[in-house]
This record gives sequence, C-alpha cells and structure tokens, in this order.
Amino acid sequence: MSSSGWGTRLAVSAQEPEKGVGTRCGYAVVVGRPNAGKSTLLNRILGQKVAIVTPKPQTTRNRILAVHNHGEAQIIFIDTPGLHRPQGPLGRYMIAACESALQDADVCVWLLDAGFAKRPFALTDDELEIAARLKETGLPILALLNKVDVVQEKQQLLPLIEEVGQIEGVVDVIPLSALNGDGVDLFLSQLIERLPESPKLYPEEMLSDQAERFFVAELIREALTERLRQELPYCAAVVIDQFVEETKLCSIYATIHVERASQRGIVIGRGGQMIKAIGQTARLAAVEFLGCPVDLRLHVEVSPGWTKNKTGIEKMGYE
Ligand SMILES: Nc1nc2c(ncn2[C@@H]2O[C@H](COP(=O)(O)OP(=O)(O)OP(=O)(O)O)[C@@H](O)[C@H]2O)c(=O)[nH]1
Ligand SMILES: [Mg+2]
Repeated sequence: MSSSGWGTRLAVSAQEPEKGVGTRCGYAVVVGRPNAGKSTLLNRILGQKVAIVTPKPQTTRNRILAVHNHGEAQIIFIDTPGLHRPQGPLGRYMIAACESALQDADVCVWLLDAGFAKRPFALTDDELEIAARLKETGLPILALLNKVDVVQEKQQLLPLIEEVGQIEGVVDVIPLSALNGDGVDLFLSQLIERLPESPKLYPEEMLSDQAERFFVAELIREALTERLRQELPYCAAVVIDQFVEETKLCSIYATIHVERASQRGIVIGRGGQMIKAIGQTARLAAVEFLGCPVDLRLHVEVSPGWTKNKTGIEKMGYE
C-alpha cells in the first residue's frame, strides 16, 4: 500500500547472519536524559520519522528499533525512553525498557544536552548518575554533546568535552546537532568503527520491527502533546482499536485514554474543537507515514489512574 515502503519495511525480525564478512553490524543503544534529543537524532539519521519528538520530556515510552544501512555497515539503533527517576509503574516500565536495551547492545550512544546544560559547562548530578550506570554495562560509550547549534561560543564546550572524556568507558566525545545535522557524519563513522565485524542481521529494506499501528498510535500521541501544553500528555495513552487497510483507504479507530474526567474535557475541548484539531494533525501525519488516504476516528475515554497500576499500563500496550 505504501509507496514509501513503510508497509514492507516493518515487522521483520532479525535473520540468521549470511555471507558478507568485512561488513560491520551491531546494536547501538541511544540513551540519555529525557529531552536530550535521542529521537530527533535517529529521525535525522534514518531520514524519516521513526520516533515521535516533542518539546516535552518523557516523550518516548518504548524501546524503538531502527535499522540504518551505511555503505557496507548496518547499524541497529535502539531509541529508548529518557533516563529519569521513575514515579509509578509507567515510569518504571520506561526505565526497564532502557535497561533491557542496554543488555543487548554492542555500543552505547550517550546523548547529553549541551545546549541547555548549566553554565559554565559541566556535568550535572543527573548526568553523573547516568554515567555511573553506563560504566557498569562495560560497553564502549560514545558521548554526544547535542544541541550545539544553540551554543554561541563553541570553545566554551571544551571543559565539558574534557570532563566527559575522562569518564571510564567513554571512548569518544562528539559535539553535534541532531537538529541541523552538524557532526552527525563524524558520529556515524566513529560508531561504525566500534561495531563488531559481522554480516548484516536485518534485510536492507527493513526500517523497524514495530508494526504500522504502533507508529500511528505514536503520531496521535505526538499531535496530542503538541496541542496540549499542560501536564496532561503524561497521563494520556493511545490505543488503536481498529486498523483496516482497504485498497485505497486506511480506516483507523483509536481511543485516547486519560486518567480523569476533567482531562477528558480538556482533550475534547469546547464544542469538540480540540479533539478535531488533534485528529486533523494526526491524520495528516498518518497519511504521510502510510502513503495512502486515512480515515481517522478518535474517541476519548477515562481510565482512572491507568499510569498508577500494572493492569492499567498493560492495557495501554506497555507490557
Ligand atoms: N536546538 C536543538 N534542539 C534539539 C536538538 N535535538 C533535539 N532538539 C529538541 O529537543 C526536544 C526534545 O527532542 P526529542 O528528540 O524528543 O528528545 P528525546 O531525548 O527523544 O526525549 P524523550 O523521548 O522524552 O526522552 C525537541 O523539542 C527537539 O526539537 C538539537 O540538536 N538542537
Ligand atoms: Mg524520545
């Protein structure tokens, strides 16, 4: 259905290694504080949206696999939820997703937000805590100082580069901008050097292991987060109830779950204006993503305290 190939590039699992020694291939897990720019970096490298991005922290909730072929090399990136002090089952689920991704990795890519780091540039306590955790994995760590586009005087970054470079396990420190692409090529070449020699593990045409309905649910959550500036995005989840691909149209029914009746009112908005706007934004994103016309129907439901219990988060697909 999809001319851009999403339909065929999804939901394929790793294959047995084939011939092709001389190639490099491995898992690179991307970790860091919420909002550091992990998902933005992957979207830039992949050249299309594989993970939603918002200005709010704790946007990514699942581990997201994205395959990037670079000449003879294949990098299997794993985007992860930002490392934070978890509150409640949903937060703990997000941290567990990150921890399990680290276990399978060959290289750890640690993203730091240099753009809004404290001045004079130095590591924060939160970053030092992450550094201690990453050191325990024994993985080679490529540290990326992201958002350098907003740093006027680049030489001011030197003390931070030095401080990060001295952390045990850190093999390189690269300043870059996931937003404008500066430094990304250098990062990719350094990363490939750290990957094991191995044949490609995934078919060249594969982009992710997630199904289309997962991405559409994420696009709806992105539209919701963009529109609503309150704390509400943390309490909202999107579940796809029906996903029917017909010859010329994709019919999608989805439910936005919130925790309280008052939040339902906010999502719907006066006279249904808000839900209409969320639906329009999400539909356009889904059309681009699926490469076909989309009929999107949204429904809002109150699932009291779903973020606070295991059954609640499982119901939303965070298992
Ligand atoms: N100026 C600037 N902004 C960036 C850059 N990279 C990311 N951002 C912005 O930072 C915000 C967070 O980006 P995300 O990619 O969602 O960050 P994340 O690390 O995936 O966040 P979580 O999923 O919440 O852990 C968004 O508003 C991005 O546009 C960059 O290089 N420069
Ligand atoms: Mg993210």
